[in-house]
Amino acid sequence: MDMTTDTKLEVTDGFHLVIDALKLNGIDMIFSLPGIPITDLTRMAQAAGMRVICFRHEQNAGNAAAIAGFLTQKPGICLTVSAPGFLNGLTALANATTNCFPMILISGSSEREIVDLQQGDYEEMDQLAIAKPLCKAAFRVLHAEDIGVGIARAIRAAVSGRPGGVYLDLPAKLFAQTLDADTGKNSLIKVVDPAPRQIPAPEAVQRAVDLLKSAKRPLIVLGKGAAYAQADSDIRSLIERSGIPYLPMSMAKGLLPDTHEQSAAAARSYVLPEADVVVLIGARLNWLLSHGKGKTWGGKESKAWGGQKFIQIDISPQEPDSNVRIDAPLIGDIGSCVSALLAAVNTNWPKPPSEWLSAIAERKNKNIGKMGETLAKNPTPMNFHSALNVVRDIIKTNPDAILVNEGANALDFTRSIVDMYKPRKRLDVGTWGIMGIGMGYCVAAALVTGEQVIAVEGDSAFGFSGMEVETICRYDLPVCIVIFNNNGVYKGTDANPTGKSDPAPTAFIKGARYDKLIEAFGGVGVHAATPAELRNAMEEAIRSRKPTLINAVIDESAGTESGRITSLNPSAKKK
Ligand code: ADP
Ligand code: TPW
Repeated sequence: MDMTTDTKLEVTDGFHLVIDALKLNGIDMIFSLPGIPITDLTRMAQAAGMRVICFRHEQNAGNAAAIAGFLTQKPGICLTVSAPGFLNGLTALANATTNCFPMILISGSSEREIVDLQQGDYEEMDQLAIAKPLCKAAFRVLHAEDIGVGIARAIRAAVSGRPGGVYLDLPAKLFAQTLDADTGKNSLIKVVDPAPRQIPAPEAVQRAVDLLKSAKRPLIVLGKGAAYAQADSDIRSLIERSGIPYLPMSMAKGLLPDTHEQSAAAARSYVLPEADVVVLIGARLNWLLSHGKGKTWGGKESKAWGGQKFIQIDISPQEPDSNVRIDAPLIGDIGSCVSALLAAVNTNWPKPPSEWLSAIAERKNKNIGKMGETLAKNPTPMNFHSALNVVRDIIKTNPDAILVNEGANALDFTRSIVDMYKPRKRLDVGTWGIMGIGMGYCVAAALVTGEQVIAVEGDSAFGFSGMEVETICRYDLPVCIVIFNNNGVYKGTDANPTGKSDPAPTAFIKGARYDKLIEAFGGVGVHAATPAELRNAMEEAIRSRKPTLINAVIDESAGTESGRITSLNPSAKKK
């Protein structure tokens, strides 16, 4: 029976209105974990033809929703139970907001009268108040006739302007409230133009064009906002027609193929301090870009500004000047801003001086040559480089595959070694460098794109969401998880200085067999101690599209504390 169109009853209720409102807005997938008061909502949503993907922990469902939002520009929906389920989902909501991914966390909640008097209800918590500071907007719906407005407001808040996380509180009592079917239907809203284009002002475009024209050593930095915006061909045209070298941030890799001759990624430490005009496209000058100042940018000391001028393309009018002066803010959606620039960058655009381009090419070729030598080595046990040499080849022959990546060394080395060839194919720890996104991102990426997913996971990173291998097997998803197993957080070599039996804080069980874990759920587990074994296993996983977990044994002394951000660890004054 189609529960959404039961005309005989001529009444509808809160459950059905929530489902109808989501479907009306083209939302056909929910990431969830059932329980009171939302179990029936998950059942009815499935009965109404939605895909209801259920996880083993809400944080992973939330991460799945967030990355579905990034990949599709539609808000990903995470549905949880009250208090503890809500709190488990909240980390993902906050992370989505930090990363500018659109998602909606919908949580059931307990009885308002009891919560507000703090009388101790089942899973009592003032969820709306707790969510508010951690997301872009938070709403509660108390009456069934307001469900349409509630969902419409949540969708607009998530995807318009700078995208982000939205919380929607649905008290248990709402679901059973009834309305006559016609009134219910008329109360729903199909959101018109949820993420309206925002056209940049002509004078702002002119200011940016004039500054760019004056540049002797221009550089474009592409951030994940540029990947999100899906303005791929205009961004590529802007770069190719202007001839300006570019640097992709981690999740912007592949917007143009990493092998593109204008990519300055392999000369990053040369171009950042040397550039005179930098165009930021959907990238914030946060810690990942050293706040736009200090030695990285040619400043004399850690807080000193370099000499560059910045053009910043961003949808948020508050983003410019957050760290250093932005000389030409270009506020609008990336598609509109880039096409406005493109109109100016026509055939008589002056190409950047050849001294600049050849100086970059020289550094780049030297570094690529050095990397080639390192990758060609074949040490026993494997190190990050020899294992990633395999992953690099696999992605090259499977450029449509989506690469999910988390860890410290496992993250940094993968980012720099594995070339990406297409937009939105690399999904990682993002702005926070958060561990635990791995399996949630894998599930959503496989479901919303239908493509093969490859996850490169540090052994510690994997542990945060590892139980979702059951989910991957349950939905039979084409996910190949490669665990870089070096026996610990960062390295596996630390010892307890007291000599007592407790392991060191960063040490795990040595020689753990993560491959056995997936076998418990009917997936394929492989133990790979050599690059050849790793290659065979990955090729077979892609050929079969079966859920696969490869335990890749990595030298436990390889890598560094925190990967490339060792210097962010505070050091004790008292030794
Ligand atoms: P990265 O980590 O890759 O450097 P950030 O997450 O720091 O990227 O920056 C992304 C930026 O992109 C944010 O400032 C956000 O406001 C902006 N942004 C996201 N979507 C759009 C869009 N469609 N148009 C313009 N700017 C956008
Ligand atoms: C939610 C701190 C950063 S990286 C990392 C931790 C615990 C794991 C590094 O070990 P791994 O990788 O994955 O084995 P590798 O290649 O270096 O051996 N909790 C959260 N987020 C973060 N970032 C941490 C802790 C951390």
